[in-house]
Amino acid sequence: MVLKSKGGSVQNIFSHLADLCAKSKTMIVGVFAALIALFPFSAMAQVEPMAGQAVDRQTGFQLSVTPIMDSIVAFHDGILMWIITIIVIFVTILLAYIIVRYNKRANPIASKTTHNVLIEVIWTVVPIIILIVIAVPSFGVLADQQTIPDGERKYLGSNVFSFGEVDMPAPELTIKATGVQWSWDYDYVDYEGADFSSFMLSDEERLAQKPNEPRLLAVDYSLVVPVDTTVRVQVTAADVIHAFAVPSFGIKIDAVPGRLNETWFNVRKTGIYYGQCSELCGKDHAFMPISVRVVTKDEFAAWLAKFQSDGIEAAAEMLPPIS
Ligand SMILES: [Cu+2]
Repeated sequence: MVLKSKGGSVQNIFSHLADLCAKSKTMIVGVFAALIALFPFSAMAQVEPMAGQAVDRQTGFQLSVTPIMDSIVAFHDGILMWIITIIVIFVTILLAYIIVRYNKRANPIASKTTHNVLIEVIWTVVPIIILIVIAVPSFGVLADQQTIPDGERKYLGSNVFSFGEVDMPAPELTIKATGVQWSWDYDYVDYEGADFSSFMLSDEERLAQKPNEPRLLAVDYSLVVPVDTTVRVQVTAADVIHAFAVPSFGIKIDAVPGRLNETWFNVRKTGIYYGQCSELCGKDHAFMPISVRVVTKDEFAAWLAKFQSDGIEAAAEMLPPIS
């Protein structure tokens, strides 16, 4: 009795919905038309992304400067976006077709069908296949991020489809990055006395010292690394969980107290690249940016020597200015 009345009310809701849909058919068509009309404008509004930092109104990735980020971009643009787009179009068409074809007015006598083995097998098996297609290259990219090069292992780079043609030399430099409330401490572990803390600059400090650098990303002392060199990054934290992330490098790894996580990068272009702490770590989570300065190998050697002899401030002054 209860069930019957319940079923009746659910049926009522559905018939109401169908009714509503039939009435709002013109409205739905209008919404689709508006979306299609807006599309060229949204495409036009696309801004050129850059490497190292985000640009206003940017929607895609920052430009890649490492093989890991190449593989992330290739995986995203070459596989994921296609799958997502095809699914969205398919579901939209299916939805529109059902709204138009099976509303109360067009289809007054509803079918009583409740099971269909073939269609149930299809809508179980097809998503599984789609997930496998996504998972295989995804795990490959993930394994690349977490496996420090040894000079022999092949990496995907942008060869997500051909599975591994990028050669990576073994690391020549190891840096330990420690997340601290609210800074990053960097230690060049193979070099005596080469460690420092990196703090975000306040607005006043930035305008006075580094007016060319972006707000909330500029720091007093950047991490400095050589170009075209494999750098191993050991990541940990001193207090709570932080995360070390630099979008253009394609790295993001948790900084966990009492644990040493490892990742790596090999940057092909000199410049300055910013990242941010990517694990909610407390009130100043948004104010502990990561700034990585990539310089030529000679500049790096000179910087490191100066750092060891005269300290971080003197070494920072040697670096070429940022345009
Ligand atoms: Cu943090």
